Amino acid sequence: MFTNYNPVFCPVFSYMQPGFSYPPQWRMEKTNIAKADIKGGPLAPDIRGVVYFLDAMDGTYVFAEVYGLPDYQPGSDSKLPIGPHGFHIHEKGSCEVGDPENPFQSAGSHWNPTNQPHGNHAGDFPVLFSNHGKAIMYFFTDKFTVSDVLGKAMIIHESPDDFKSQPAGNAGRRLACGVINNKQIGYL
Ligand SMILES: [Cu+2]
Repeated sequence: MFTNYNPVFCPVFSYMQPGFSYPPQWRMEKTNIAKADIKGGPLAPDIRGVVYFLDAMDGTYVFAEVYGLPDYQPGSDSKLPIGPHGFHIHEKGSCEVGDPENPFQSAGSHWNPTNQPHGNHAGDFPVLFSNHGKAIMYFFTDKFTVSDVLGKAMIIHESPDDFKSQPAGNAGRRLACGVINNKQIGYL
């Protein structure tokens, strides 16, 4: 079905380029795409980014491109490090800021449709590493499809996820938020 897929070309990234069109021999399968536009809240107002989701044959490709992240700061016994940044799907599609000292509580808890411990939530993502503010990440998951995550929220946290502490990995405050929507047809 997707046997001609050429991994040298990230389909999501290609999709993002203005005016890009695949050569006919690569235009293979229509697939669902969704997108979250990420915006920083009061703790990190410079953050901007996008997260794309693409249905694949046996799971979903996730592509994230984020700018304006804070620089890394080491932690101490009393303080969590700043970065790399915990990155999760949260259960409610709301990015209302609310309390500016503890923003984006409106996005609710981690999205956890199969009642797993934290570390194995469907929406537990790899952490984002800031490179002078810029993070780019592309990974695969078989824990959901594009349709499953429509209307949920992407959250970027201030601190790393330890993938152990319950229920949310002790990833600190919520720096940025974006609702997953804009379902449309793309090509894989
Ligand atoms: Cu989170």
